[in-house]
Order: sequence, then structure tokens, then C-alpha cells
Amino acid sequence: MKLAVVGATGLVGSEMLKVLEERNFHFDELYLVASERSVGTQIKYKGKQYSVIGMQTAVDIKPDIAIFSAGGSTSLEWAPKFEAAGSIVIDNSSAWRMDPTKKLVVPEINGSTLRIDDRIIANPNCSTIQMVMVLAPLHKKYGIKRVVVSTYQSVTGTGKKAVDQMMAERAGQSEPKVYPHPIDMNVLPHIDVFLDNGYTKEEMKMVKETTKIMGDDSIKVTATTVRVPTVGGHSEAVNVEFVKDFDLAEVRDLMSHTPGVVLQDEPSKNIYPMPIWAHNKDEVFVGRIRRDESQANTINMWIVADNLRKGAATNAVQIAEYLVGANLVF
Ligand code: A2P
Ligand code: 11C
Repeated sequence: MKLAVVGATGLVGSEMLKVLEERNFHFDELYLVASERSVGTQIKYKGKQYSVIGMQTAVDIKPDIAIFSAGGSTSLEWAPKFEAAGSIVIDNSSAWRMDPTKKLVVPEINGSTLRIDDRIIANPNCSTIQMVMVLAPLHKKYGIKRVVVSTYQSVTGTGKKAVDQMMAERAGQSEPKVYPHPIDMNVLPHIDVFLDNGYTKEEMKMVKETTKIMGDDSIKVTATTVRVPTVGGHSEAVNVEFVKDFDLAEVRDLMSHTPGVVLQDEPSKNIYPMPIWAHNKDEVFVGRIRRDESQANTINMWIVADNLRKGAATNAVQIAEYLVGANLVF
């Protein structure tokens, strides 16, 4: 099994290497791939040095699986070339997510829809993944009518330069700006570009990706996505209206038995999900579970996950694990 990690020098790429190592993902050969700028850069994996290679060299190697996190335009250009060379591409960018011929996969939810002819598989947006991990089991049990979500997203979602901007601001230095405003000591109701309908692209990702992953167009979603000066994970305040009524104890029990989800809900002990606890963890954390007293059959929850882990690297590696386990790699 030849595995290529494309975008291996980036924030998500290096998280992928950590996740592959931690989960002891089996391969015979590993190739670390990035832009021409990085060719020859040395990266350590399990104590062994690897030399970064360029895209065409990687295509010529014909990897069995190529996990991409190198941005949308790189993916649009290169994923089809890897596919033509016989690779299965697992792509973390937004390039293929809404393509009706491509699957958008969170393995715990819709991994079982994967087939042998799925050769480019899309990894969803981080803020969507952590939300659907909690919504999917609730939808099965109570039927979701409508979701209202507000996010509090880590600067790591933008990439390394954004973390550098925040830290430079914190140190009192002025640095080239990634965001249009200061991020430290500030909150930006602006993630990705603004669209004609007044929403941002990030907000519309949460709307469209949720129904695609959950396989149900009847679920209504509205989102406000916000950048906050944190690292470690994205947080979300989520209000969900169900078709059926629910019992809070039953919801907590369901959450504590959902694989990949951890219940952290003991307000009397100040226990609730936070980015500092979710950081470097593969699970999605849920707490502050309470009834919305203003409307029937409606719940409020607080969901936190490491956006570079389950929101990106971990989910992509889990897709690869699923493909191997289901004998879909040949
Ligand atoms: P490079 O370091 O050579 O620029 P981040 O999201 O943290 O900025 O990381 C982006 C990743 O995508 C990096 O590994 C980067 O490699 C890679 N990348 C960016 N543009 C290209 C490209 N045109 N071809 C291949 N890899 C690319
Ligand atoms: C953020 N959600 O936090 C974005 C990062 O579509 O994969 C991931 C963008 C994407 O800024």
C-alpha cells in the first residue's frame, strides 16, 4: 500500500502525519508531497526522515491512496490526475464536496455508502463535521426539523499565517494581515468570503454539507460563523428543533453512547466542552444540553472539537481506514 500525504508541510498535513502515527495506520510506502517550493524539505515520521516530493513525481508513483490538504485549486487541478493514475483521493478542500458525483463522508455517519468506484472522496468542512457527529444520532431518534448554529472558530482553521498574526498582535507587533481586522482581543463575524445572499461561504457550507452528509434535504439549517482569538478547536452553540419530543436524560445517554462523541455536561462542577480540553483529541465534545424553553421539542447544546483533528486530519484518516477495512483499496 502506497500512501501519499499531499500538503504535508501545512497545518492540516502535519496533523495528518501525527494522526497516522498515533493510529498506527498501515502502509508499505509513505510519500510526503507539497508544492515545488518545498521539494527536498525533510519531515520526520516515526523517527525516519522523509524528503518532500512534488506533485508530478507523486502522480508518477501511482499511490493507492492520496490524502490531500493543499487547498481547493490544487485539488481541482491535481486530484483528477491522481485518479487517472489509479489513486483514491481523499480531499480535505471544498473543491469536490458539493459535486453530486462525489461522496461527502463522515465515516461514522455515511461511511457505508462508499463503493469501489468512489475515487475522489470529499472530507467535509471542520465546523460541519463536529455538528453532524452530534446531530446524526439525534436525527435518527427524534427527527430534526431545523438547526440554528452560531460558531466560535479557532484561528487554526485559517492556517499557520493566521496563528502567526494572532501571536504577533499579542506580542504587540504589527504583522501582515491575513484577516481584514485585528483578531486578538476581537471577534470577526466573517469566515471565508461573503456571498450574494449576505451569508459567508463558511455559513453556506454548514447549510449544504449538513443535508448532504445526513442524506436528508428536509433538514433546515441556518448559520452565523464567527472567528474568535483561540486555538485548539471550534466551538458551536447549536439550537435544534425536533419533530418528536425528547427526554433530556435520554439525549445525554444517547450522546454518551455515540462512538466518537464525548459527553461533558456537569454544570455544577463547571464541566462543559472547551477548546483547551478538545485540543489534540479526536473526539467531538458535547455539553450544556438543555431544553429551549421558548419553543416545543427544541434543545440547546454546546459542541467543541479540534478542527484540525476530527474536523480535518482525523476524519480523512478514518476515511482511509474505512476504505482499507471495507476492501475498497486495490
Ligand atoms: P507548501 O508548503 O509547499 O506551500 P496551510 O493550509 O497550512 O497553508 O498548508 C497548505 C499546504 O498545501 C502546504 O503543504 C502547501 O505546500 C500545500 N500547497 C499549496 N499550494 C500547493 C500547490 N500548488 N501544489 C502542491 N501543494 C500545495
Ligand atoms: C475555517 N472551516 O475554520 C474553515 C477551514 O472548507 O475546509 C476549513 C475550510 C474548508 O476557517
